[in-house]
Amino acid sequence: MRTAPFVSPSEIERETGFGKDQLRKWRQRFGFPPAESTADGKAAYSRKTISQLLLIKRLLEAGFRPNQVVGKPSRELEKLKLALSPPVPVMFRDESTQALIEQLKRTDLAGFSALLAEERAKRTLLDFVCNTVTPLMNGIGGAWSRDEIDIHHEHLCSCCVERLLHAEILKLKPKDGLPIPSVLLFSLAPGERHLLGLLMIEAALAEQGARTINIGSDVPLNILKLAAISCKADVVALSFSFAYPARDVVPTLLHLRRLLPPQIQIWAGGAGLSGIRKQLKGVRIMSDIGEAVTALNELTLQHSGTDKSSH
Ligand code: B12
Repeated sequence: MRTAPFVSPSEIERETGFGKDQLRKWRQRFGFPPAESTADGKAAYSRKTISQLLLIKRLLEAGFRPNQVVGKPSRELEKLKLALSPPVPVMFRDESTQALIEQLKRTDLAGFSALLAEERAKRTLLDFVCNTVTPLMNGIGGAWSRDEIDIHHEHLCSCCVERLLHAEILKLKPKDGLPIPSVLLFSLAPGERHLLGLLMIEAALAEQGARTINIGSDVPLNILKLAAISCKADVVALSFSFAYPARDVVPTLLHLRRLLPPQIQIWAGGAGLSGIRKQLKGVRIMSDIGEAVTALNELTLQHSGTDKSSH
């Protein structure tokens, strides 16, 4: 830990991630950071200002806007950070989660991906997403909120997990003897970038024999409607994280319901739905993977019913 009472302008970006120009703009706009100098009159930033800038960085990473945090007293910033996500107690970390997070901290992405692939090789995709990826992502969330890792580690972890899940889904062959496979279209509503939860569901359902298409994040709903119709999708599956504005979840789902033809089902899940108490007409809200597997089996039965009647 650096103990020098001041940090020079040339070092401020390395210490806080904020460039001189950014800080100059904030000083003009918010009067923060204050103009400080060392005893011999050289421009510099005090330790107090540095720790306030690091607090501001963390709050911006959590989705706050500069006018909500820049220039606010440390006490207030600490309170905001605490309220962000109450410090997650150090959850028991199973061995693979611990090893994966340690590799991430060392940015040993080759080691990280190799260990992840090793864990995958030991189990089904369903088991892998439930017992390796879920504890890892929750461990990552906890480590970030305790300043154990930086937000860039979350991005690096996510891209490695995404790449592996996409590769595993591509390897899956349609199951023989199954009637017409169900076509599931996966997507994230505009503004939602938490793709992993949905990809984990896709992997588990693709392993069950569904034909899955994932058009990713930030898809305008009318485009999603056109894609669903042209793919002859049986289901459109969406995911909402905690970061998605809670007030927008129900209007988004009901809007999509109005857009889609009635024979296309809507399945929705994710932490962002935890506040919804009642089922929405024409939308199947699911809390976990198990419910999705059950729903898929029901759909497959429906298809086998149609299959038999068409023969
Ligand atoms: C990884 C991650 C990211 C990654 C996402 C990468 C990616 N490609 O997905 C990145 C770095 C991009 C990111 C960005 C942000 N994030 Co983020 N993120 C996380 C983190 C660490 C893990 C989330 C995750 O991947 N979980 C995957 C699985 C394990 O969980 P899940 O999504 O809930 O899915 C499971 C179930 O819900 C269910 N399910 C999910 N979807 C569906 C759908 C169906 C149909 C079904 C049946 C089931 C189902 O099955 C899944 C598997 O069990 C969480 C912390 C946490 N512990 O949750 C923070 C977290 C969600 N993020 C948060 C925030 C604030 C943000 C940002 C705003 C930060 C910023 N300033 O930029 C941005 C917002 C981006 C946006 N617009 O969406 C906050 C939200 C808090 C809040 N109240 O707002 C959290 C909680 C972190 C925190 N502790 O504060 N994030």
